[in-house]
Amino acid sequence: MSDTPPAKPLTKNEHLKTAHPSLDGAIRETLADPNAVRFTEDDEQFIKFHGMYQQDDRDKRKVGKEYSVMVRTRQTGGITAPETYLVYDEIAGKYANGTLRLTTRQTFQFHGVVQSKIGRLIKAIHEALSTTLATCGDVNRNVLFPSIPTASNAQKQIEKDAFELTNALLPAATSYHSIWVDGYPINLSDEIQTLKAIPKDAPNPYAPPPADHDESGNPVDPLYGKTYLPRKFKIAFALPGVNDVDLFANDLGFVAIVENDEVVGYNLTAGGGMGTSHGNKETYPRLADIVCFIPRARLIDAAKAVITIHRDFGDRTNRKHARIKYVLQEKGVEWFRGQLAERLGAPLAPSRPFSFHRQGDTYGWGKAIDGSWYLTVYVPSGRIKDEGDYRLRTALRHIVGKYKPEFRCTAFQNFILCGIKESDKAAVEADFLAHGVDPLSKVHAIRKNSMACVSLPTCGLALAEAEREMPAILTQIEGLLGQAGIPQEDIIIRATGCPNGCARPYLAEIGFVGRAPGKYNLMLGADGTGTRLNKIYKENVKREDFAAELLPLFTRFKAERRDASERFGDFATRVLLPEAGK
Ligand code: SRM
Ligand code: SF4
Repeated sequence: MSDTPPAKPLTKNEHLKTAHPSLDGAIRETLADPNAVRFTEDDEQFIKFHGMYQQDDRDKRKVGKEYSVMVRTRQTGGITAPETYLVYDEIAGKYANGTLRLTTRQTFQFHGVVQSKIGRLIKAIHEALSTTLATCGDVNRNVLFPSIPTASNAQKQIEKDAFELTNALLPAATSYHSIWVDGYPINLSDEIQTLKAIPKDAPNPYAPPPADHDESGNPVDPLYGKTYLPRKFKIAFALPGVNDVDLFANDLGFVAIVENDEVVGYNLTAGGGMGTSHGNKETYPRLADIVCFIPRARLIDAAKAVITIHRDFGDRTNRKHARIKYVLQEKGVEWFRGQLAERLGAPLAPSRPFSFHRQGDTYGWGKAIDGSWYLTVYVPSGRIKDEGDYRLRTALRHIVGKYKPEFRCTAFQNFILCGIKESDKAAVEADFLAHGVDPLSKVHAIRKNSMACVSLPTCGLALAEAEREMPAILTQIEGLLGQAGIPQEDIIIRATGCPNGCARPYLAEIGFVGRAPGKYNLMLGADGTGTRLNKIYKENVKREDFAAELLPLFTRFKAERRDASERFGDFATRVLLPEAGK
């Protein structure tokens, strides 16, 4: 008998991708069926590559499943032309649930899109010169880069590199265009008024490379191959100083090394990721390793090389263990360097020194080098909506329509309006105020530094509330900080409805990670720069016990912190976590 353990079977997704390499499944048939209310179970996997997830409103499950999809756009670096934003606003009202959701990866999500509206919504996004191609699925997702428009030469170079990389990594062999673009010949310009402002002959900037073909004439992706990646893949660019992309949470990162306002190359980081599953020790959040320095000219080659390492070594037998972070962790960074050098055909140069001194967004007005102004505005959990006196959606429609600022989504669920004239600043502020929105984000620091994932009612994986509960959690914590005598303390707080980590809760000084309805793991101890993970302080804390758990910690922090500069996360790592482990 052989000692070799039997090979583990491939996951169902791998068989699906093999059977339908152009990722179309029965999508066309479902779209053509006027009675269909949802995609088939198999197609739920394919539609991800087209930028959407099948969902149902979980608040209504007792009555019955009300199906819709969530659609996610691609916005490299969060950059969105004002004309595009206005189309998004209009389609959010006409085809989705009337809100736009800014995500933790600088994109927009539309929720509640029912079957009959999906084609129109995706076509409108394409005509608005964006795309939903590969914003989900086992491919490279939206590429992040620092959203502050200083307009330095180096920053422009990073922007150019990120857009070129985005296109180089778009999957070529999918059925996306044949289903949603060429295959959807409906004219939307009478239905969506804002499309009239989009030049008819302007090329869509998201252009996938051409596909290869196998001996039978079937399309094969030149980079991803026939079965794409074992799992999703995420890339971020950063500039040293402010870590405004949570670089180390990404599968692949590029830190720009700038000399005399020129990007000379990038430090390459690899193997970051947040997702884990409760009780499954094979899965864990992990920070990326700093691997090497890559000259600017080899950026795309290096990214492709890393992607092929994931393609070739990622675990295709277990989707929970399939990210490249597990390859890095299990085979080691030296092995990874060897693979990368071999695939690049050149020895690797050592990484250059760099550091981050903080994370997150910088709110309020800033002046770009070209003399124009930009305004960063806090959006609670990224939800652009009109609710009561708070009419952010209407305010933005008005302001973007009138002043035509470039709209940038940040990686912390906020936005920046760029290119505003000095003479318009006061009027822009007044417009926001007239719609119940504070343009200068004069809220408590914990709010500005908070994030919560979407969670209920749309997320099918949610175990507990996040976005909907976060305002109450923050109000409560503001009160507790006051009681502890540190009313203005700035603490990074993030919440997710499950351990998948969509709001990167493992990089928060206080993270709440949903376990069950009304129950969360309390995570403590990340730092203020996005370079240290937190740890579980206590499991299964009931929502009603948050105050009882946190007040004593804040009181001790006030009494025992080293000095006023010690952050809560550092204190928790130094004092609270070692005690929790005893
Ligand atoms: Fe996420 C799955 C929402 C950023 C890790 N994520 C989901 C789904 C699609 C649920 C599903 O699979 O059915 C959620 C849709 C909820 C809804 O109703 O909208 C969802 N993820 C989000 C967003 C919208 C959170 C937000 O509140 O902003 C973010 C959209 C990003 C984008 O624009 O592309 C979002 N997700 C992230 C991040 C943060 C990041 O990328 O910087 C992570 C952690 C980083 C990472 O990938 O490791 C993240 N999402 C996951 C995972 C865990 C993956 C893993 O390795 O285990 C899942 C579950 C899965 O893929 O099976 C998931
Ligand atoms: Fe859904 Fe979990 Fe992601 Fe929150 S962290 S959006 S609950 S998958």
